[in-house]
This record gives sequence, C-alpha cells and structure tokens, in this order.
Amino acid sequence: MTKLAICPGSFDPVTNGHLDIIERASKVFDHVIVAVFHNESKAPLFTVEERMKLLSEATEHIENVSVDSHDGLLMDYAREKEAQAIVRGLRAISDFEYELQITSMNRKLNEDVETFFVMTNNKYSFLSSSMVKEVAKYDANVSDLVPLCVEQALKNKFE
Ligand code: COD
Repeated sequence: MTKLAICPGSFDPVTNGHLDIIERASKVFDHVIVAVFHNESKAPLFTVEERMKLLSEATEHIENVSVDSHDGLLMDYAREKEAQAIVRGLRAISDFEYELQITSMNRKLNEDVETFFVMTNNKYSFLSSSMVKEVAKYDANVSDLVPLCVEQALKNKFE
C-alpha cells in the first residue's frame, strides 16, 4: 500500500526550514503532497498561485513530492486524497502548544489520519516566513534562508 503524507501550511513564502521538513518527509513516505492552505490568523503576501509556483520550483529536485492547494478543511482534503499522514515541523517548544491544539482538533475531525512531527535542522530553528518577509522588506540579504526563486520573488514584491 502506498503511504501518502500531506505537508500542509501557508508557505507564504516557502523557506529553507519548510524545505528541510519536506525533504525529511519525502525519505519516509512514498509520496508527499505539499498543500497550500489558508490560515485564518495570517494575511498572506503572496497569492495561493504564487506560493504554489514557488513551492513547485523549490521542490522540483524531489521526485516523490507534488504541490497542491485546498480551500477548506485540512482533514476533508486528507480524506479526499486518502492520505495516511500529516507531517508538521517543530522548531522549538513555542511551536508545541499551537501544534497540539490543531492536531487535537484535526483528530476530532478525522480519526483515521495520524499527525507526525519532524524536528527541523538546528540551523533553521529560528526561521519563519514572517521574519523573512520582514527583513526582505528592508532589503536585507535572505539568500541563505530561502530558495533562490523566493529571494527573487521577494525582491520583485518589495521593489
Ligand atoms: N523549520 C521547520 N519547520 C518549519 C519552519 C522551520 N524553520 N518554519 C515552518 N515550519 C513548519 C511549520 O511548523 C508547519 O509544520 C509547516 O512548516 C508550515 O508552516 P506555515 O507557517 O507555512 O503554515 P501554518 O502553520 O500557517 O499552517 C497552518 C494551516 C494552514 C495548516 C492551518 O491553518 C490549516 O490547517 N488550515 C486549513 C483549515 C483547517 O483545516 N483548520 C482546522 C485546523 S485548526
């Protein structure tokens, strides 16, 4: 049986921290769908289409990864795709409470899908899309934090 995992997120935009988690997940599962969702508490800089394009470019070197988006509940999407797992990244203790809350809610919505947590590489433990956007806005160098296509897209946005 093919083991399918979903890496859900806002990915606004994808960072090297996200890529670290996606690469780790791709080594464990047969196929990984990186899915762009709307997070109620965030106002995005990039459109869903832009985020998907950047994710596709950034993950094109990983054979068993595809990119998608969904406008609705993660657990409905997981059911539709017949996925066995959700993979989320953990940077620090501060991520834990939020992850615990959404995982508990998701489990209530769909008992059949298990959530797995992957610890990021230490060098990305401080990294977030919001921080990247904040510093890129003031023209700071983000080349070691995001893929090249994202660096360029940020430059274009803030030009
Ligand atoms: N290192 C490692 N992992 C990282 C890093 C980093 N530097 N940065 C982020 N990550 C991980 C995050 O922990 C997360 O696992 C993933 O990468 C994506 O991160 P974000 O910030 O892009 O995504 P979020 O947290 O905004 O995603 C939240 C969802 C969009 C998944 C959530 O809001 C959702 O499921 N929305 C759909 C509606 C729904 O089903 N709601 C019910 C759940 S409450």
